[in-house]
Amino acid sequence: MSQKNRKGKASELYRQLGRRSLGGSVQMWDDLWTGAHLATMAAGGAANGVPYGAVEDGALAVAGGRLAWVGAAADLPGAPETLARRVHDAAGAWITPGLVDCHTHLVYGGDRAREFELRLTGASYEQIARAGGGIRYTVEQTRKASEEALYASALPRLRDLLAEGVTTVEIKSGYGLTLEDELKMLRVARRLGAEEPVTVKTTYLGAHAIPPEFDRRPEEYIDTVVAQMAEVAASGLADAVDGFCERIAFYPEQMARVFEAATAAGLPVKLHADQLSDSKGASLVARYGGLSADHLEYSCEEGIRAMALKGAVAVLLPGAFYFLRETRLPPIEAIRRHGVPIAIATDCNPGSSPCTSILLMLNMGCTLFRLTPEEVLAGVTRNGARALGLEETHGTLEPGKVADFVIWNIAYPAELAYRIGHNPCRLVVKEGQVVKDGRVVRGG
Ligand code: DI6
Ligand code: FE
Repeated sequence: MSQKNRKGKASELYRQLGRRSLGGSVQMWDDLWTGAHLATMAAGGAANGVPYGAVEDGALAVAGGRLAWVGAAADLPGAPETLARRVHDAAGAWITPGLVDCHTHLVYGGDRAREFELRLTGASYEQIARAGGGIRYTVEQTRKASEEALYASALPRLRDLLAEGVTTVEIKSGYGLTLEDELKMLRVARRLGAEEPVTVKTTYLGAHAIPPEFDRRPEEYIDTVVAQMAEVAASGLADAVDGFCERIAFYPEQMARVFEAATAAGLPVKLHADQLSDSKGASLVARYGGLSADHLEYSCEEGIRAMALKGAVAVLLPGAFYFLRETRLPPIEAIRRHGVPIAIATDCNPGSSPCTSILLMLNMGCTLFRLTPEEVLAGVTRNGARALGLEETHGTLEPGKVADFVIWNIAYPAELAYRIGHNPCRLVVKEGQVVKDGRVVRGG
């Protein structure tokens, strides 16, 4: 943001909020954070030559759980105490938007440590899946688990993410594979969102794997998924629909049937696309106007071009790439050249990415995929929000957006991607409220 734009923006907002409270006893804002540098991650920041959309010596105000003012402290329309009921000094820290983990399978039963051992003695992920292990093993464990047990096992994983500044997370079903067990998983995901200081977006992943009772009858299983779509939508438990389009899961024609049903039920779609082979998943997502295509290691340029035309987000998952010791890189240059927004996520799941560190994903996005620290930070803020259809309300520090932000003990934003195994998160603010050790400690 140029100095001029910043001033323009500030005074415009100031007008909107009205002068009336100034000088009186009623302050117009609940909280004002000063003494901070802001990585606003607002679109156009980098384009205008300001990396990270940064505002040094900035200030940020919260009113009613929303960001009410964002700008240079020097442009504040008055003395801080006259403007807000509470004034906080961030003492030179950096503030970013709350982080968004836009692709996780956080809710599941059991773990797959044995499979990890097997893979290290030579079996491949595909071989294990074809032999009935892999996802099917987790399905067995998840079906057996009570809702309470699933909640109890997912909670510490979620808290790991929250401790690193995640304020929005997507959680998929996909290990139940019966209507009842899928809804059980989605209810657990919703409950996590209701009880923890985090926004949860849920995704129905019925087309994740062929369940054992449909062995060698994938079409019939897809018939079931399609037939159940209306009920899933009516339950209100799913915000989107996902699938695994891969030679060890479902063909594009089968996924297209699921997407037709989802679209008819009013649910947006996304896809595990081209992770192990070029299954034309990227093009399929584009054809259905999907939110995102995820993984993309084997996507061809045509698929990327189609995504660009439809505004789909490329969700890159360096944890799965690393853990499966994949060597084929996603087509990063094509993704950049076509201007497809890049998001980064943990893909937290027991089989291919048992990872609950979003900061590690930032590092791996840079080291493994050669993304820049700014690209990966945009990937877990602005573009992560977009991948969940939340771009109007989340993902950047801009007036009007939900007041989700993180205060970091860092001297420069690139540090978030640079360090390995270090968490510089000082404080999280969720919807204007300060969160400490996973709990809201003060109302905004
Ligand atoms: N791709 C993934 O990365 C996860 N699901 C999928 O379709 C892995 C799921 C698992 O192995 O349990
Ligand atoms: Fe996944």
